[in-house]
Parts: sequence; C-alpha cells; structure tokens
Amino acid sequence: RLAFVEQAPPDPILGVSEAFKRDTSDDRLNLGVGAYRTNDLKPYVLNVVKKAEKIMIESEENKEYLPIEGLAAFNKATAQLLLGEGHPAIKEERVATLQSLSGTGSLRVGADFIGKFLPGRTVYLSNPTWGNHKNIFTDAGVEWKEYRYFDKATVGLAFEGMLEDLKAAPEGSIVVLHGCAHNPTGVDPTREQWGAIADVVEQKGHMPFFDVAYQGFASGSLDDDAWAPRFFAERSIEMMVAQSYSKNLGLYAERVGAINYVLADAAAAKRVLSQNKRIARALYSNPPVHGARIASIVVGRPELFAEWNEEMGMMAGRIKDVRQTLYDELVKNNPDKDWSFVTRQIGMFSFTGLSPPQVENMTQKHHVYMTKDGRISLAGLPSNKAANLASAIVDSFKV
Ligand code: PLP
Ligand code: TYF
Repeated sequence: RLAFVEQAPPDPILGVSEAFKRDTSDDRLNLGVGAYRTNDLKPYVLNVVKKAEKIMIESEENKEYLPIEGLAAFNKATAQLLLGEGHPAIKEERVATLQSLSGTGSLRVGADFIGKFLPGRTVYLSNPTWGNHKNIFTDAGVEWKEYRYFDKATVGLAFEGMLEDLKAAPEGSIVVLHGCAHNPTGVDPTREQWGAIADVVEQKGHMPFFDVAYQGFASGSLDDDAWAPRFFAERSIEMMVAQSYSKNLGLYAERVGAINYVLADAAAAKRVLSQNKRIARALYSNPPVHGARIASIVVGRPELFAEWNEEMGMMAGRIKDVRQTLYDELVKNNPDKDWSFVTRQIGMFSFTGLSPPQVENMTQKHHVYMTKDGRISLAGLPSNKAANLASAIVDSFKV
C-alpha cells in the first residue's frame, strides 16, 4: 500500500505554466518558462529544422536503435559546435562525447559519473542557479554547495565573493559554470573575470562542469557564446560540458544534447566514454534519434549552419529589442529608479529583484506569471505588452 506517499511540491518553474493555464484574463502573460516565442507568442520552429527534416524524409531514415553513446554524426557535430571546427582536442581525440537526453539528461549522466568516479568531491553551484541543478545532483547522491555569484547591491556579479568561495573550496572540487547567459540572473563574467576564475580553478585543481544551455542567446552568435568553455580548453584544463539544443535550435521536446569530457589524452577519453556508456545503459539504454539527426544535419552542412546563425541572431535580436522596449517603458513609468540592469543583463531572462510578495502582486493583481525568485523570461514578452508589464513592475515594487 502506497498510501503513505506524500504529494511532491510542484516544480517552481513548470508550476508557473500550470497556474498560467488556469488564468482566463486577456492581460495574462507567461514569463515563467524560458522558451522562445515569436512576437505573436507563437512557438517557433526554425526554418533550418524544417529543412533538415525534409532532408531526413527524403533519405528515408530508419528507426533502429542508436548505439548507447548516440548518433556518431551528432557527437562529432556537437563537439565541433562547442569547441570550434578543427580544434586540437577534437583532432587529438581527447574529447569524449555521449549524446544524452538534452541538457538535463546530460547533466544527470555527468552527475552520476561524478558520484561514481569522483566520490566524496563536492559540487559547487552558483547562488542562485537553475533550480533543477540541485535536484539533479541531489538525486545522483552527490553533495553540493553554493558559491557566491550574484550581488544584489550592484545587480551584477559578486566577483570577489565568487573567487573567495572557489579558493576556499577543497582542492579538486567540481565547479558548475554556466557557459553563457546565466540562468536566472542574466549576468556573465567578463572575459577578464573568466581569466581569474580559470586561474583559481587551475590552482585548486578543480574540475569545471560547464552547463551550455543558451549557446547563441547571449550575443546572437553561436561562436562567440562558446568563448568561455573554449578558453578553458585553450588552457588545457580538463572539463565536463553539458550541452542542450532545446533553446538555440528550438528542439525542446526532442531532447537533444550531450555530455562532453575534454581530457588530457585520447586513452583517458576512450575509458571515460566507456564508463559513461555504462551509466547511460542503466538509465535509459540509448538516446532518441530524430532530433540528433536534425542537429547533425544543421551543424554539419555549411549552408544550413550559416542559416542557423542567422535565425539564432534573429531570435536573440527579438529578445534584445523587447528588453530595450521594456527598459524604455520602465524609465517612462518611474524615471527615479535605476533600471539599467534590464539592458545590462543578457540572454533570455531579466532578474528583476522583485521579492516573493512583489512577485505575488505581479501574478494576483496583474496576471503576470513569473518565478518566485523575480526572474522574467523576456522570450515570452510581445513588444505590445511591454508597457503593461512595466507598469505592473513599477506598481509591484511599491508592495
Ligand atoms: N541548464 C540550464 C541553465 C537551463 O536553463 C536549462 C533549461 O532551461 C537546461 C540546463 C536544460 O534544459 P533541457 O533539458 O531542455 O535541455
Ligand atoms: O525556464 C527554465 O529555466 C527551464 C525550462 O524539461 C525547462 O526550467 C522546462 C522544462 C524542462 C526543462 C527546462
């Protein structure tokens, strides 16, 4: 009898969408989940995805199982997207890549790997971070702690605090870093700051674990947004990298992603891959093929890759525009407050600084659905609703 099982709490991010669906107001806005919408709030299927699917239908692909490590063409393409074409680590076969179930599944395989092969090491997560990071490491039985990341006073990076915490962490800790467009803050280290972070990571023998879920959404350029993990690879720091194609290729439900290990030599990469296959085999056996084929075609064909970059720039551009519009409306509404953080932050989100009771006011009074931490997803904001949103924010700051 399972009568003793208690109700699990709703997910703090996905629960927001559930509440939104129950609201019938015309003014309602779902700024909870980070999923790209067009300016008419329609989900967007990229043209390059449609083109890739057409190619797939014409070549009459079968539905056989993939190998445990996934589609070879995808694994090649995804390491290339991460490190850049012709990177020495790829040429020297020092990269172990396993296709997994989007970013989340890739993080989980990585977490299980840490639990098995780096036992007793602590994982350090940014404070704040994407909430699911905590679930993933907890469920994998891996201890995690937090390092300072966000400074409320400056609405920027708590750079000194971050370095202090990483220096104070025991040698050989695992440091989870957002590759770009930090979720939820929209605050990334500068290139100079990345240099100092890499120094500490190197001195302390830490293992960086990059979570790359928004490659393309920070700057609009897929290449530029891979700068941080490429910089660590340049410095020959061994690292783990989880990748997701949910946002940048709009493949949310296809679950396309990978876990990569950039290592010192090919022999280690071979052994690490074999152990990741062992982990994946017990978790889900082998990954889904459809989205991996799409990604491998788009990344692997120069003309489609160029077109993807354009569409990426268009999506990132829409968010940038609506960010600016929101900023302008906020200044119009209340010129006395410094709103510059809105346009300083990058990626899909704005971290508003609204407190939980103020967020409650946003939702109850203004029908704006957002996460309790004060994050809004600008990807869900049409430009004609920016004025409404600005007045809701200004009103809620009075609560
Ligand atoms: N990591 C971060 C920081 C995210 O924001 C997300 C999605 O929102 C993910 C990973 C993983 O998403 P998915 O499992 O859809 O790839
Ligand atoms: O908006 C976010 O931060 C993500 C979105 O299976 C998300 O949590 C939603 C569903 C999912 C993974 C990520």
